[in-house]
Amino acid sequence: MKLIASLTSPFARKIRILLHEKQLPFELVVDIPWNDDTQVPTYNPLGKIPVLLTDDGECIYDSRVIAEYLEGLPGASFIPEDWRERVTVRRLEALADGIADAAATVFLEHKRPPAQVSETWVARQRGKIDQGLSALAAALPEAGGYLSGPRLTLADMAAVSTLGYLDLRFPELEWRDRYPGLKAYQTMMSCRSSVAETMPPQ
Ligand SMILES: N[C@@H](CCC(=O)N[C@@H](CS)C(=O)NCC(=O)O)C(=O)O
Repeated sequence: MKLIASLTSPFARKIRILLHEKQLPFELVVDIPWNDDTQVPTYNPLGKIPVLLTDDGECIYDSRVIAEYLEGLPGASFIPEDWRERVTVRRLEALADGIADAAATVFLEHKRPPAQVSETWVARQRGKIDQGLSALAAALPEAGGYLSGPRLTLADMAAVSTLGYLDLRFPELEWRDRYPGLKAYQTMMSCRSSVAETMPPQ
């Protein structure tokens, strides 16, 4: 099994954490979809990472579908079987992914020539980041612990990847000051080797 990914993508990191937690061996193929020599469109017509190449030759994208596929492979389970619990986990995953999407949009917008940057668009995306972080913080149990119940789930993998991406791209956000619960949560999650070993390069 091969995972095509960049080392900074929060969506790819979520999958790398999941592969690590499930103890599934895989080869990491680093490919930056913005580079001229990228091979990503050969595997995903949308040109986005992550892409999983299975041993039987299937190309699977996007990260939520890859997670679904991996859940079906042997190893521990990180998506609850119970329908209601599963919906909660997947909603929290969507929330964390949505924050990362908005953050990536702001990051890319600022790569445009300054005169072309739409501050209205940036403000809209920043609003999603702020509202999203507030909702994520509110979802944390008061006593601390994982996002959804007593066990680590895919929602935690998405959340910790998104928080890491904010630290990488927007250190000035200082979300820890506003959300001490999220700060404690990220510290707790960072003790896991799956999280520590997938930190994006600075
Ligand atoms: N919904 C997708 C999002 C993937 C995504 O946006 N990946 C970014 C990297 S963080 C990408 O490949 N962007 C390249 C592009 O948009 O052309 C997923 O969860 O896999």
